[in-house]
This record gives sequence, structure tokens and C-alpha cells, in this order.
Amino acid sequence: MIRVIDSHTEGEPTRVVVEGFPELAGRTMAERRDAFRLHHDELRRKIVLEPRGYDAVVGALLTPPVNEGSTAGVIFFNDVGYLGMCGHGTIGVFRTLEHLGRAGDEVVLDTPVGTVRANKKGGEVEIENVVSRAFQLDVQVGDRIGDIAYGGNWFFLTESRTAIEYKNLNGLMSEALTLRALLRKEGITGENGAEIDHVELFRDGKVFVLCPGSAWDRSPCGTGTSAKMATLAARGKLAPHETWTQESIVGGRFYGHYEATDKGVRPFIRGRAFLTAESQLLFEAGDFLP
Ligand code: PYC
Repeated sequence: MIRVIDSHTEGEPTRVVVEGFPELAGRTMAERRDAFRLHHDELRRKIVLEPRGYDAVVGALLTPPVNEGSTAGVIFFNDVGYLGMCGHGTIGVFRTLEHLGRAGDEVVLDTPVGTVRANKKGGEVEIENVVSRAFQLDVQVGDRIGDIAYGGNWFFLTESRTAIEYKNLNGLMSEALTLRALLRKEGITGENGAEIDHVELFRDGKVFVLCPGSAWDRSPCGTGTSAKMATLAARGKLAPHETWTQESIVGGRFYGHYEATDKGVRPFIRGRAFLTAESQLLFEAGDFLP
């Protein structure tokens, strides 16, 4: 039996695993993520995919913290694997810990890519993400030009050819899937060969993000907002502390700003999450499609 609490952040679902998951060995969150992948990858699929979930669900496994002073450790996972960080998920984790009476004014979370913070801001939650950076600007991919940036995950960001509206979902998916296939075919990567597994399309202040599998982000994507602000900062188009707003295809909004650091930008992102369920997942012996 695994106990989970579900929420959605600006439309994008998060399923926080709060009890019942086997203990993971590792002194760092990256080691624990590797132990998850090596020994319990089947549980990842059983927790987020059908018949208990669906491909857009992002899981968040809570662990004891690895750093003194942190509230908890968290490993984000999805339909196809593991995420470095997850912005909408961190907002969902804050609301979940608050529901469990485990959040003070601030929650400090150790992730495989660094420590992040979340605070209550009125009816919203603001996260302080890992340092984000523009890696390469104006890169040609097929016949498109876009930027490669890191916001806790790796992104290729470009102007959309399709208007970002729900009725154009199929067109947006096909544009983003084509770009991701081209990135792979042309061997275009992030730093040190890191796979660029997120594609972010922009048009008229709206954003469409293709996640690593074939799920699209219902939220404006927290790590994607971070990557976008890093590229705007690199181009001198967004000043420190200036507000940046991006809206998703379903109308969810994130409000961001950044502080300059010597390694890139430190992003702050604000949005809302709503709790939707508290459940025990059951796994019956003999289930032929678990
Ligand atoms: O909010 O960072 C995010 C995110 C990544 C994948 C889905 N959401």
C-alpha cells in the first residue's frame, strides 16, 4: 500500500508519495534517484501511469533530507523517467506538506540537482529554483532558430508557428515532437552532452511545453519559466526583479523574476496549487496490468 496526495498546479497534476515507498540508499539525492531507477523503476510506472494515473502525472517521492536544515528530500518522476527539478511539482509538494502540517513559513527541499525553497505568498506559493542559465542562443535546429537553456531540466525554446490555444493541441504537439526528434537526430545537447528533453514553444505571452515523454505541461512549467528568464536575462531583455509572466495552454499563469548570480540567474516563480485527493494505492498479486 502506498499513500499519495494529489494536487494540480495551474492545471498540471502532482502526486506526492508520502508513505509506503521502500527506503532508498544514498547520501545524496542524485544517489537516491539512481537507487530508485535501479531497484524500483517498476513502482514509478505503477504510481503515475494507468490504471492509477495517466501520462501527465508527475510523481514526487518524499525522502528524509540530505542537508542539515532542509525539510525533506524529493525525487520527481514521470511517465518515462526522472526529472532533475520540477517547478509546478515543488508548489504541489509545498501545499501537500502544508496539508500534512509539515510546512512552516518556508519549506526547504533537497532535489537531485540542488536545494530549492518554497514560501507561501497570499494564496500562492513562490519557489526559489536552482540557478538557471542560457547555454546557447540562436541555435539552428532543422529550419528553426531557438535557444538552449537550463532551468533544473534542459530546454530548447523557440517561437511557435502555431497559435497557443487548446484547439491547436495536435498542431502544437506535432511541432514540438518534430523539434525534439531533430535535436536527437542532429546531436544537439545541453552542457556535457545532457539530453534536451523539454521543448518550449512561445507565442504572444503564451507557452506550450512538451515534457520528456509525449505528455504536455498543463501548467506554464516552472523549470521552463526559469530557462526562459535565463535566456531573456542573457539577451538583456529582462532586468533582475522585473516580473515575467507566462501563461499555459489551459490558462494557468506563473509569475517569475530573478536575481543575478555569477553562474546564471536565481529564479523565483509564483503560482497556485489545489489539493485534489488523498489515497492509498493498492497493488494486488496477480494483477495482469498493474
Ligand atoms: O513545472 O518544472 C515544471 C515541470 C516540468 C515538467 C512538468 N512540469
